[in-house]
Formats: sequence, C-alpha cells, structure tokens
Amino acid sequence: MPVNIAYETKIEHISILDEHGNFDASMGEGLIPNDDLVAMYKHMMTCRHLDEIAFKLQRSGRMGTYPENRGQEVPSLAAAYVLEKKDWLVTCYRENAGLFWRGLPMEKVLLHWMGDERGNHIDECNVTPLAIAIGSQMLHATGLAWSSKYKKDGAIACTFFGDGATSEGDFHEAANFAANLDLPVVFVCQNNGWAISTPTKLECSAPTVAQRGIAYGMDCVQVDGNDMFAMVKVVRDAVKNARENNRPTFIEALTYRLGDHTTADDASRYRNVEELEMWEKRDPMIRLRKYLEKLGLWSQEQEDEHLKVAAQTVSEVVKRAEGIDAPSATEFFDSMYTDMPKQLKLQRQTMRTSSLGQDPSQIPVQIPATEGTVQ
Ligand SMILES: Cc1ncc(C[n+]2csc(CCOP(=O)(O)OP(=O)(O)O)c2C)c(N)n1
Ligand SMILES: [Mg+2]
Repeated sequence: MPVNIAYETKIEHISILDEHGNFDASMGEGLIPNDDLVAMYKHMMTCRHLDEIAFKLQRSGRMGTYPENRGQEVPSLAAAYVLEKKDWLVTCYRENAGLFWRGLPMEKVLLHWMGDERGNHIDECNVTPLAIAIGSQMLHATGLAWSSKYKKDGAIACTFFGDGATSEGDFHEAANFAANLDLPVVFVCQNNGWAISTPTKLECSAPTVAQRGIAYGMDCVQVDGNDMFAMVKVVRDAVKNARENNRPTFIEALTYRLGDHTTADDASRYRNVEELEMWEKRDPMIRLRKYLEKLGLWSQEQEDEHLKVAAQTVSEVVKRAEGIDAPSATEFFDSMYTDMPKQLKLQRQTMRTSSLGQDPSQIPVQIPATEGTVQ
C-alpha cells in the first residue's frame, strides 16, 4: 500500500515592523491610523512608568509581590485596541497595557498587588480579575464565549497566558472545548521564553508553541509579539474568525520580559546577560518610537512632555490606591460567592479579627443558630 499523508500543516510567522526598523508596507500600510499609533505609544510610556513605580512600591514595602510587565506591552495592547466594548479580555498578570486601554482604572491593579480584594471588583469594562493560578483564565474565557454564543450577544473572548501555561491541563481543556463547540475565543500565548526559571524548550518539545493548537483543530499563527503592526493584524484576523465563524484561533506571540519574573525572583541566576541584551534591542517601544520619529509624528520634546504627564498620572494613581480606607478583614469572603456556602459563613463569623483592631462587631463569636454544626 502506498503511504499517504494523513495531515500536513504549516505555521506562519508574521512580522511587519522589525527591530531594525524595516516596515513591510504591503501588510502594514493603513493597518493602524497614525493618531492611534501615537496614542498607543503614549499609553505604553504611561504603563511603563507605572511598572517602574510599582516595582519601587514593592521594594519600599508599600506593596506586595509585583510582576514587571516591561517588554511585553504590545500583545495585550494590540488585542485591547482591536476588541469591541462587548468583548471580553481575560488575562493573567502581565497585561496591564491592554487592561488599562480597555478602561480598567490603574489603581485597581495596584490594589490587587497590595492584597486588597477591591482591586478585583471590576464594573468599568469587560475584563476579568488578574489570574494568578496559572492557566485558570483560559477556561473562564471559553466559558464566557460559550455563554455569548448561547445568548447570541456577538461578544468574543480573548484570553492571555504564558508559554508555561500551555503545559497545564487547563489549557488543553479550554482549547478542546473551544474548538469542539465552535466557540468565539482568541487564545493569545505570550511566549517569553521562560516559565519563571524553566526555559520553554524544557516544557514544550515542539518547535513552536503555536502547533499545540493544531491538535485541537484551531487556526494557529506565530507572530512577533513586540511588533504592534503584526500583533494588530493577527488579532484582527482571529477576531474576525471568531466573530464570523465562531472559530477559535491560537496566536503565539514571541516576546520577552525584560525584568525578573516577579519582585520575588532574580532572573540573573538562570538567564544570561547576552540573551537579555539581545532582547533589550528588540524592545517594542524603541522600534515604535523610531517609526513614529521617521514619519515626523514624534520628537524628543514630545517624549519629555509626555513623560511629565505619565509621571503625574501615575502619582495620582498611587495616591488613590494608598489613600483608600483599609478593607474590612472579612472582605475576601464577601467577594467570592453570590450565596456563600455555610462553612464559609461560619468562618467569616468566627474570624478572630480583634488582634487586627478591625471590625470589633464580630466579637464575641456568633455562630448562627440556624446553620447547625459544620462537618
Ligand atoms: C497552577 C499554578 N501552578 C504554579 C504556579 C506558580 N507559578 C507562577 S508563575 C509560573 C510560571 C508561568 O510561566 P508562563 O506561563 O510562561 O508565564 P510568564 O510568567 O512567563 O508570563 C508558575 C509556575 C501558579 N501560580 N499556579
Ligand atoms: Mg513565559
């Protein structure tokens, strides 16, 4: 019997504006209006300033652990730029630029990292709270898309996760459901080469992470994740595919975190200086700035001017985050369920909060007569 090919495929890599300033006009021309490009660059400047200040807040004991976003601003910003208001952006923890573009107040992210549940109360826009349990958010995105399809409201869900997260079961379950049920989901993997100190090649033997999506029958593409033009193009294509055909797409965005994994990490212990220097040259802001300058859309004066605006914005954000009244000690119980299970009700009522000097109304302990004994 002849040997036939049962299946053949390819993964395209999309790049429009590369690190050397080469611009592929055949794909990039007219993709993003100049005014929008300038607005995006300014937004990235503000986000990067917030990142720097957040790092300092942690170092000076004013905030808990923080994961720097520096270097990874483009993928989520491109997605937020393309998505409509009714759509969902379902992120992990390195997508500040996209979340803020959609309208999440910056102080909510600071509150989150200060351990304040109110940072996770989001009424302003269709984004979900930061997901720290790796991979969990992809399932939420699939669920949101399933509910949109059921309700026929036309919304799609765009979810973000890292290369490491594609080795979690949650990714495979979310991808399988999304593809089999024809759900409008855009899966964006930010492949930054590392899952904390584990290099991607140690947890993914395939040459691209994108091909993991092929197993589920999704369209898959790899893109330069530091290239705003290429990112906007692939997200736009994927959103169209989701909106018009109810089909999920897997996008592998190649990028790099220029900082440590979080403030609890020291990346110099596992990655070498040459690698970092190579990626510093690929910084998404450098190439966008050069492109804007070449077109006469940006100058050093504008840079200096906007830096002042960014500093002022961030300083007000920090004031708001630090100025909020202390949360009650039971706040985190109240955010979890619409109808709190009785075990949690009991825990809430029996919390010994007097040592914190908070919520003295909880003392003495009150066990609800109607709830009976908790098993
Ligand atoms: C379920 C789960 N397992 C382990 C961790 C600890 N952890 C935090 S970040 C991380 C690595 C994630 O790597 P990746 O998905 O590539 O995201 P990146 O931080 O590189 O953006 C791990 C293992 C966690 N938060 N959740
Ligand atoms: Mg990673």
